[in-house]
Amino acid sequence: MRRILYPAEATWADLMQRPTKNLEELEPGIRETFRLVQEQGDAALQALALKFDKATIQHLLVSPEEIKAAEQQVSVELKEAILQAYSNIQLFHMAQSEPVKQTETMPGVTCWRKSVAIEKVGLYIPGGTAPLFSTLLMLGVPAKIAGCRDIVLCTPPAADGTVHAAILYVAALLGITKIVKAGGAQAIAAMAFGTESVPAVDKIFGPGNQYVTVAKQLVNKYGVAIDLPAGPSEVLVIADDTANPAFVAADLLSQAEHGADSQVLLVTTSPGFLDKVEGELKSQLDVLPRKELAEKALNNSLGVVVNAVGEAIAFSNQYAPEHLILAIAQFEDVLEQITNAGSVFLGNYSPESAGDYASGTNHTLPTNGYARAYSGVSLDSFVKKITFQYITPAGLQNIGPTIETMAAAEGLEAHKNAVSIRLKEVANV
Ligand code: HSO
Ligand code: ZN
Repeated sequence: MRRILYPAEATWADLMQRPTKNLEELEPGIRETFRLVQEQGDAALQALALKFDKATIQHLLVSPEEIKAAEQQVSVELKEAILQAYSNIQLFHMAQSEPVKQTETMPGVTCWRKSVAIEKVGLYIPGGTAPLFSTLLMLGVPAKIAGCRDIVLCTPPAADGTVHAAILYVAALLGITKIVKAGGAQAIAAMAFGTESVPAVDKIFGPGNQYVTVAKQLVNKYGVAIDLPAGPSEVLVIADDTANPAFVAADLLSQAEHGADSQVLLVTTSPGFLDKVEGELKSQLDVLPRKELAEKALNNSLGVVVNAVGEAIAFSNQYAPEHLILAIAQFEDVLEQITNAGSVFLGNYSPESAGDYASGTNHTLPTNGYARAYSGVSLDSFVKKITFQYITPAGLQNIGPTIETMAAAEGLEAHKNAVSIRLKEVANV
């Protein structure tokens, strides 16, 4: 972790540069994958599973027998934990649904807006070193609450052709039956264009490696919606002397272990506190199974000492972290000042992993500074909002002249006529 003492505000922008990667060079290969999937459908998915996952896949769809077998493999303890998380995520996301409100903007002119589920959604869940079944909860629960009609799940198979049991267990809880053994850019292509086994969807969700990220951006250009521009995990902790250095180090490491490109920042008003956290990082890192990844991430990371909590918040707002932890005594007093962050954790007993797994908030959040303008995944991500209006004859008499004047001023005579023709008829009744 790089130590930065009392940096002048003019230097912040340089300090907070994210490690950037130029992903454009991946595009030609990904376009080739798209072509294969479009031309050969399922056969391409099978060939690419063999090439990239070293898996021979006869049936791309997970069978009911495989789902049943997975249920037996998940421990009772893990099932209970998943059910608890499921319930909390469901409660939090159900509370996001809003009643339809009708507004009479003028007498006889009534408008309202209604959320309607996106019919077909695709969820991508990476396999590999950490099978993120928690991400399946974060995407599947709001998709279900929204009422998405078709949910397809793509996840890469292990070399023996299986899918991680906990992923299948969560899929079964969610009632997702279309589970496709496909990963990488080919899975994104399959969900965007459709194959014999994979229905084309309207919106694709989920994290993934850089191939998945670029593939999502590309299909987005073809009109398939995506959740968020994904990037490596981040956390920024603001701490004062009242924080617990061991807790703060643990939080920093919890994000650092995601990958070598994760970024963790500590911004503190106390140089002594930074020393203590550095000591804790060393001892806690040593015993982590994912030590190497976390260590690499720490090399991209900063420990910054500032003069006051207000300055720490200004720094954080400029960085716009995916996760922000406020490990300061008076956190209630500064909440209004937080303007850019994906998700905020308050006090000494709200670790970020609570939001990653089980408290109820969504863990699919904007990274890479997108928190300046984007929100994390929520119930809204799975719906469109359709507006409706009903105008009575008297209402049209009230609003008509306004429309006619504006249409005439824009030189759009047909727009004006659509009102005038009705007003004439109303006047004759
Ligand atoms: N912290 C990750 C989500 C996650 N953590 C899943 C554990 N499992 C998002 O940045
Ligand atoms: Zn995490």
